[in-house]
Amino acid sequence: MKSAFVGLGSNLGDRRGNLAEALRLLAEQPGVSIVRGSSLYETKPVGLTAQPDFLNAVVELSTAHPPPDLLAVCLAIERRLGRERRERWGPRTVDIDLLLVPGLTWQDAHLTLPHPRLHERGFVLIPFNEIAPTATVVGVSIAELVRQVDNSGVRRVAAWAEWASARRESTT
Ligand code: GSY
Repeated sequence: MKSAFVGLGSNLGDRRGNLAEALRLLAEQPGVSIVRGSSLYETKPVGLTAQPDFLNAVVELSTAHPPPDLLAVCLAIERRLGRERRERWGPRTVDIDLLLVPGLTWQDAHLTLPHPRLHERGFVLIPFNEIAPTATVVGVSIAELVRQVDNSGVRRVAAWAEWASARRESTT
């Protein structure tokens, strides 16, 4: 089993429920378990700014899957929760990004590890620093990276124990 860090985000519908449901579905997968998770943060959109605010968190998994299989698991959960990849930077019910598998780099047409924009995103680094400040990205700790990032627009809204158990509002 290997440790893997994923970033979760949602800015459509029942945002908190979407993230809690994504977590539940991840925990149900054979060969995947949840180790720990960050608080939940409300964050201003980065990239395409004319869209609703996100809720973001970072979660550590323990997994038997190699990165491409774990990516497939994440994409299947996104689809199950209603994500349609219409617009690359646009709003989404749920986004599950593979961020880091400590000690491993990966590069193919579908996946790059560590995540190529991890080091510049406050909405990733701030929750990441809560659960794994000593994890390193190309030799630099998350604690060091978080000191250099713009943290405006990132606001803590719920503790892990509080949001991880949220129930998703019915969409039918
Ligand atoms: O890459 C994840 C999707 N995303 C986000 C996000 O999750 N949070 C914030 N604050 N901005 C974002 N822009 C994109 S794209």
